[in-house]
Amino acid sequence: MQNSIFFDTLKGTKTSRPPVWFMRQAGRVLPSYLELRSRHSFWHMMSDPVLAAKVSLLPVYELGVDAAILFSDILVIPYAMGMGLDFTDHGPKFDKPLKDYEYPLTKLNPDPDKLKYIYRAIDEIVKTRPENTPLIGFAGAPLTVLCYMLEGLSSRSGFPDAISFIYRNKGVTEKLIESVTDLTIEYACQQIAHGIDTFQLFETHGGILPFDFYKSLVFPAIKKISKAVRDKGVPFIFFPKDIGTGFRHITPDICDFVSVDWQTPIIEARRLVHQEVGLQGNLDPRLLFADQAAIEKELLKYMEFGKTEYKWIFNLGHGFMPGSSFENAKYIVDWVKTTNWRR
Ligand code: 1CP
Repeated sequence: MQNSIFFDTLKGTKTSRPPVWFMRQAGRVLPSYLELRSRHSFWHMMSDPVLAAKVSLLPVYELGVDAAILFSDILVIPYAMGMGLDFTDHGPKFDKPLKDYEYPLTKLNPDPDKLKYIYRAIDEIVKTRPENTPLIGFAGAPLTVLCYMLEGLSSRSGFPDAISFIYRNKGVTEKLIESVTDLTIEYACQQIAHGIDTFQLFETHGGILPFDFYKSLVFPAIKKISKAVRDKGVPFIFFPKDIGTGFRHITPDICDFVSVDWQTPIIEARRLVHQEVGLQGNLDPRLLFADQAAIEKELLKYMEFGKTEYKWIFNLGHGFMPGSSFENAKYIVDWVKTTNWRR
């Protein structure tokens, strides 16, 4: 893709400023999204290709971000594996969580065709997007997806049953991770075939296990997904939230860029992560509840870092919180785009 500051940065080309986009940029801050959502269910919005494409592109038009992210969800994978799923006002809920079964593997029936509606949304985005707007495809990373599948509920529960299942059934857990990984690879490759420009893997609950355990249990799967994506020439961004000093183990065989959570100072992350791996992040999303003077003070802290760090994409350290201010989100985009980064 030509003339994209986002894509140039991913490829390691020096640009005049960092590119900017936000996790959860479509589904949380835009008044136009909230208006649409008041009339349609979330399932309907993501499964109707025209609506899903429209929502994916809203932040490009209304916030001025440098990339669009597909409007979908990480839980489409368990759904395509045969699990009944509902998005309630209290978060996602599965009919029958896997923790309730003695042999959970036998309850899964991965069906790649159940993801086809998402490829139609990608086709529609590619057809309708403004020129030089990169499209980020995504999936949940295996541990995060498995936590929801085992527990059946949102992360507000802390996933206690999922964690005890993992400790009690390590062998079955490995097989479940393998099964999620296989479908995720097929899903990522189809997203690429339909035209995504970059792929991000969300390990939102990466910090739920001690890092050494996480690394031995999940890194082989992350490497497999990463390789499948990068073998097709598509840059791979990994978001391992809450891994702390585990950032030391983020090497080029894991990803091209790593998305840094808000807990880890960006300069510290730069020291820990392998030099060839670029960074993304990491403004605290809760800062959007503050006033613009407080926000600017935090933004100014990035100036020294961004002056010399070209392999850096401006983003949040996690997705927007519900109820975040649209004006403040727009203020941040404008600030990143109009600041003289003295590069
Ligand atoms: O901008 C966007 O909204 C992009 C599309 C997107 C993405 C990238 C959605 C739409 N979900 C996701 C990823 C996602 N989904 C993650 C990883 C990123 C992150 O941590 O923020 C996770 C953990 C989920 C799981 C999920 N789906 C939750 C969280 C539940 C919990 O408490 O653990 C929720 C509430 C959903 C539903 C959902 N997905 C997306 C939207 C807009 C919604 C809300 C649906 C609604 O309006 O009711």
